[in-house]
Amino acid sequence: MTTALIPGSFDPVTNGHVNIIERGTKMFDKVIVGVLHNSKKNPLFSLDEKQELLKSATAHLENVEITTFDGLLIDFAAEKGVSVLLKGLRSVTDFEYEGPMAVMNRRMNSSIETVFLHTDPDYASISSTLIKEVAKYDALPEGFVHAQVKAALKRKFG
Ligand code: COD
Repeated sequence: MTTALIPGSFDPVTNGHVNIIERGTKMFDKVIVGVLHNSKKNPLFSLDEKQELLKSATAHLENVEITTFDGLLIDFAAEKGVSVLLKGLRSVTDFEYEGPMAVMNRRMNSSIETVFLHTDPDYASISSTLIKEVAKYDALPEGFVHAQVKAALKRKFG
């Protein structure tokens, strides 16, 4: 049984994240989505809110577990019996950010590989940051986030 871990801030989950999660569930027996507890970024959503939104957005998928983690990703992955870290790549910027982490994680634990999936073109320009920026002005176009995420953003921004 191969388990993949998709880590992230998910502040909030977007359809770009969901696309990577969906594709992961077809490639691996189980996908764990790990929400980083102690993000350096100043999050809009609490850890519980992020988890609830992820559960809504992935409710159609059977082999997904939503959980949180703190500390080193590689330690959490080993603890959960994960053999693959699954990441999405949108751009050169993602590559430059993710590349050193993949190398460092492999140096720390060579039995866990990082696998990258190229973003679906429909979601290539979506980031949680951009979603929040647009949602603040109540101008979020359709198709970028799950309905529950859109409703949660509306509640946050009034
Ligand atoms: N299409 C495809 N993929 C996407 C899209 C999209 N539209 N949007 C985001 N993604 C991918 C990202 O590239 C990333 O792989 C994942 O989805 C999560 O994205 P975010 O933005 O929610 O999360 P990040 O990038 O802030 O998460 C960073 C981590 C939590 C993975 C990282 O900081 C980490 O591993 N921290 C733990 C501490 C640690 O172990 N540090 C040492 C690392 S060597």
